This record gives sequence, structure tokens and C-alpha cells, in this order.
Amino acid sequence: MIRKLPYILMLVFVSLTPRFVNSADRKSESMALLYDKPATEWVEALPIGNGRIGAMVFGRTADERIQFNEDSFWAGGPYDPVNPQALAALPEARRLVFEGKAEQAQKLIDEKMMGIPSAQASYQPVGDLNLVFNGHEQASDYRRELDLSTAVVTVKYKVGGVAYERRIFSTPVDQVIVIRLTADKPGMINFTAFFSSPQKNQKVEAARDSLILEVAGKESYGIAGALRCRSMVKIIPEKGKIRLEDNKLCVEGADSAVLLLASATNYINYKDTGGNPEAVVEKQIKSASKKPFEKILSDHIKAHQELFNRVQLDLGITEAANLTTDARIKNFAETKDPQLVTLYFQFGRYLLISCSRPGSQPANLQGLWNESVNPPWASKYTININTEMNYWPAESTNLSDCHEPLFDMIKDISMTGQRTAKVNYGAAGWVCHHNTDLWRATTPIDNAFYGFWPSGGAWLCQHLWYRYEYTGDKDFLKRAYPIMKGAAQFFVDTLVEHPKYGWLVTCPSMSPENARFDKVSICAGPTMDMQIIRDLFNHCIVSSEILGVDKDFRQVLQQKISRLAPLQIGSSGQLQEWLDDNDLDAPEREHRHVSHLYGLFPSSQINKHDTPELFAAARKSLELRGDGGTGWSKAWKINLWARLLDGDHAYKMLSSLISTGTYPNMFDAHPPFQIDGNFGGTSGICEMLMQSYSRFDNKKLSGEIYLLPALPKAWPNGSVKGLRARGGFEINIRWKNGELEQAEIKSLLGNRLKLRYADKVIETETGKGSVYRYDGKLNRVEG
Ligand code: FUC
Repeated sequence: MIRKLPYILMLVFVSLTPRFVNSADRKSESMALLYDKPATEWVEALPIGNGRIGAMVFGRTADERIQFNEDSFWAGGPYDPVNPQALAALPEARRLVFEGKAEQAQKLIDEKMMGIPSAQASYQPVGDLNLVFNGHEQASDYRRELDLSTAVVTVKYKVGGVAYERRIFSTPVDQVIVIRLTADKPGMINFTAFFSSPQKNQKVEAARDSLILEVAGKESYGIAGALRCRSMVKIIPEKGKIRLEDNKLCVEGADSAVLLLASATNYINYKDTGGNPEAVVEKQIKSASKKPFEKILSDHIKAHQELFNRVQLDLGITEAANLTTDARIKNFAETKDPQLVTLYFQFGRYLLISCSRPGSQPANLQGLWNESVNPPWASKYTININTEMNYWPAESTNLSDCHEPLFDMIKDISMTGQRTAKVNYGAAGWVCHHNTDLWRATTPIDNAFYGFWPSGGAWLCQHLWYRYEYTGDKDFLKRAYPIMKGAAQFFVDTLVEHPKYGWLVTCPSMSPENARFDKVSICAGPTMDMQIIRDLFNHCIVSSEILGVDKDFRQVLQQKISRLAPLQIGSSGQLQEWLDDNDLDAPEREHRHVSHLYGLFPSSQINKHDTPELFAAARKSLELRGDGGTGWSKAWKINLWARLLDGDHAYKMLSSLISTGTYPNMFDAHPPFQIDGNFGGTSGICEMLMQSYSRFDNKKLSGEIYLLPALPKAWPNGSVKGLRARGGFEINIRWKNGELEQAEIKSLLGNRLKLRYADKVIETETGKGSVYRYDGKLNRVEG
């Protein structure tokens, strides 16, 4: 034993030292989530989606469950939740807050100022497609995988000497979920297919080779269900026959079979439910049936890879990668499995591609995937952090297209939010509070403590701006500017002068969802509001300059900005979360929300070079908050520590997110499942490797890029390709022994570039389409 010790130690050493594998000779398995057992729990099943229809595939041998969703299937119907009593109560609520009677203000808001109803609609599951394979209870050689690079789930196993295979995917091209069943011996495909649904209101029909499921959306807080979802599955067997039995289809003796599943609702937009899902589904099935399976598959893979392949990450690979994905997640704290981080990063990109494509609904709290008629937080859009976090990786990880559904939703709430601004506040412009739903409700909901926060819409508007910072797309800015302007107009009308400080503040408001000593959240001018409004006003000012419009409005905004409550450093050296300090940041120090750090990330108001004191205060705040939190809270902290340029602490948060906040199928655990942490994690990994800021000089956009700003010791060697940076750049970076080896920067727009690596700074003009190489010196190598 003693003699064997050095050998054992050497083995341990070898297995834990990252082996650097070039992307080129990496096995395809490395982009796959792999399992040796079927899913028993929903959070073990594997997600597929084409932006609009998604499914969780359990991979069970004898009773396969494919639980599916359609992204416009929600409870309720069009509604207008404004509260005509709210406006009259507003002056009194303000007076109470300013007189230090926040508790009474909160009570008044609960009574008079919340939405009617004070709750929003929930996202609904459609149903399950069940496939029963008699005799397949005992299987061997089982393997289940989700290949992120093809967006296909594959299940393989053997029964009685026959090898069976299922391939399942949801294609954006043909708008159907496709299931292909094969066996390595002819005539062995035998199964029974049927629909089921948790919806009360459901109807199933069967025809010669197809099944139909019709479900109706439930009532939502007094608003009748206005949606019906029609789903149809068609079975196309090769040889064999299909038999109809009750409302089930039995396939017998086929060589193989293809199942096409289509699903659609009558939702057209938030005020129109006059769609014809029967015709839509019929047409989708008809046109997909005409295409050979291989063509449907190759079109699907091509469409997926057009987005997915834009970014490659390599952090090395160790023996830890040889285990199944659930085991790798369990072991992560110990193994530090660098390839699992790559997988986690790419899984976030995969999820965004799968749940948010142009024309679809944006990613909700569960993305696209929900099995419950009463999902946690109604699986809606919580916009005091969660929805924004969903889209943090959209531009930086080169998935700008996937950002579109969010822009569409912002446009919708900029319309519905005008009613709320006018009726509830007597204000111009538009407002949205801390949540919205399919019907684009914008009033405050739940109760004053959680819901009375008027800055949700304004936060979402930053995403319109990000799109411009990354792409320089002026046509887009032209369309986005009126929406941003409307959000700003609301604050021009509703900011009030603080009687004690003289600053302009929001009132009543809150710092999501934190409270002070007295357990009252309602306050005036929380730090986060001031930061969001400052960003919004500045973005409107620059946009109006670029577009050459609204000189007068610009001046109004300039004046207001100079009067906004400033960022303050409190008695513990922390960035104050509220206007008053009194060390009030203390009581809920470990609260999961870190709202006042919005200024550090996603905003860049606080950064090392321009605001060193606030930068130090933000660090202090984060230290005081600690490293705990829900999935999304940890994910936010990865991004924050990265912005604080502390790679090892960012890594610590990432490690905690992966090892304690991740289900076996890699979904983020709030807990329960909430998808924001996945997207925040992907964004955080990106921020560790590259950060970018935009600058404006005389209306001209330029970019400032940090290479490897927060590289942790855990990733000494690696490379990343295809990240996008503000100012219009595409970046490849390679590093070795913890040092930058080479970076390649493609200038997509020909803008000026400021490059930072460690303490080196280089500035240059760039040519549109030119490629620059940095390896200590900067050279133009192409174009
Ligand atoms: C906010 C958070 C909760 C949860 C919910 C959906 O209210 O405070 O943690 O994420 O949104």
C-alpha cells in the first residue's frame, strides 16, 4: 500500500489537472448532456424547443413521456388592470413616505393603488404525448443524451437483443416536434400513443393515423380563459400497421416510425385572440409530412447551428468529464471539472436559442418549459431582475436574434403601460411595475411590499439600448427610441423633489424586494431607481442626438439628471441601498436581491476607472451581502464579482451555482426550477473572460474591451471564440498559464477601439471588417 501511494497520488494529480484539448480534436460527446438512466423527476428530463413549442423528454423505456408546451398558452384573456382609485391616493402616499410614515403609506397603497386584479395570469402546460412500449420495462445498455450542438435528444437501449433508438427534437424550420423511432431489426417497432393533459377542460379525438388534443386555458382572477390550444400528432410508420383503440393509436410491426407533433393557440397578440389554431396545426402537419425525416432533421440542425456555432469555448477537459452529467454536477465542487463549465455556458446559449426565437414569446421564469397548471410565481415575467437576467447573454454570446422576442414584449408594454401611467399616476409616457404576463399587464401586483416598484419597464428599456451598443443599428434605434422616450416621460412627470434633500426621487417606490428594519419596503428614491433612471435618461439623450431629434426634451432630461439623488457611500463603507444610511443596509444584509449593485452590473455606472470610490463601496456591499442566495442571486453575484475584476471570487460563486443550485438536467434551481440562473451563469462566464463598455464621442459609438478581466486560477489555459463586444466587435481570445496569449478582434462597424489587458491600454481607430491581433502589440492582420 505504502509503495503504491506515489502512484495513487500521481493518478489523482493527473486526473485533476486540466488536460487542454483543442476544439478540433474534442469528441462530439463533450457538447452533450449524458445519462445512463431515464428521468424519474421532471428536472431530470431533457428540454427541447424551437422558441415556440417545447418539450421535456423523459427517455423512459416502457412509458415514454413527452411533456409539451406552447408559449402562448396562458390562463385568462385580454384585460386592463388599471386602478381608477390610485391617482387620488398618490399625493397622500407620497406625503406619508416623506413624513417618515412608510408603514401607513404601504397600507394605503395596498388598499387603493394596486392593480385590479392584483395578480397576473399564469403560463400553462398543454399536455403529454405518451408512448407505451410493452415489454420494454427491463432494458440494458441504456443511454440518454441531449446534444447541444444539434439540439437533438437521443435515447438508446436494448431489449431482447434488439437495439432501439429514439431521436426527438423541436424544429424551428417546420414548426413541429419530431420523434423518430428505430430498431436494428425489422418489424420491431410496436407502441401505443396517446395524449393526456393536466388541464380540466380537454378533449381528445383520434383519426386513422393521428390524434388531436384540444385544451382550454383556465380562468385567471376573474378573467375568463380566452385561449384554446390545439395539438395534433401524426404517426408515419414504415411498414407495419396502425390500429385505433379508444383514443389511442397502436403501431404494430413497423420497421421504424416518425411522429410529428404540432401545437398552436388562438392568441394573436395581447388584445386579439382571434387566431385559428385548427388551420395552423393542420397546415404544419401537412407540410412536414411531405418532407423526408432526414431532410427535416438536417434543416433543423442547420437552423440551430447557425446560432449555436457562433461561439466556442474551451476550458480544457479532465477525467471528471467521463462520468454522466448528473454525477459531474454532484462532484463539481471537488473536481472543478472545467469542461462542465463549458457545458454549462453552452447550455445557457442552447436554452436561449430553444425558448426565444424571433416571433416567439420571450423566455418566461421557466423559459418555455412548465408542467404545472399552478407554476411557481405563475411562470410569468418578473422584471425586477429575472426577465432581464434571461437576456444578459443575448448580445455578448452572439445571439442577438434571440433578443427579439423581448423587444416585442417591451413594445407591447409600452402601449399597455400608457394606460397605467395615465390612470394610476396621471402621467404621460408609460410604466410597468415588477411583473408582466402574456396580456402585458403593467400595474403593480401581489401587494405593495413586493409590487409597488415603478421601474420595471425602464429597466427593460436598457435592453433596447444594449442592442444598439452592440450592433450600432440606427434603424433599430429609430424604432426603439420612442419606447425609451415614453419610459423617460413617465419619470419626467412623476419624479418629485425630496423635501429634506432637495433631490429628485421616485416616490412611492422600493428597492426590490428588500425591506428595512421595520419590514416596510415602501420608500422614496431607492438607489436602484436612481441608477436605472440615470441610465435611461442618458441613453435617451445620446439616442436623440444620434437621431437628430427632440432637442427640447433632451434639455429637460439633462436638467433632471443633474438633480437625481446621487449614489452614496454609507457608514460601513458600503454603497447605500437607500437614501438614508443609519446603517440601514444592515438588517437584511444577506438578502438575495442586490438591487443597488445594478450600477456595477448590468450597468457600467460604477467601474474601476471612472468611479474608483463607488467601485470600492460596491465591493464592500457585496462582501456584506455574502455568498448565499437563490440560483439567480448567485448568478448575479458571478457577474458582479467579475465586474469587480475578482476572478477567483466570481469562480467561487459559479462553483456554488453549479454544485448547489443545479438540477440533474442542468436546469437552475431557485429552488424550485427557474431559468434565470442558467442565463445569468452563462453571462457571468462571459464577463469573466471579456467585458465591454461603449463610449460616445460627438455622437460616435466606440468600444472599450477588457480581455480576461476576471480569469480565475481554475482555468489556466483556454480559448473562446465569437464573443461580441459593445462598439461592434467580435472577439477570439486564447490564454496559457493564466496569461493572455493572443486575442483577435474583428471590427464589424469600423469604430474606435480601446483595448485593455491587465494594466495595458491600447487605443486605435479600426477599419470596418478588419481583423486585429493583440499579443502584447496590436497589429492589423486582415482587411
Ligand atoms: C422575485 C424574487 C424571487 C423569485 C421571483 C420569481 O420576486 O425575489 O426570488 O425569483 O421573483
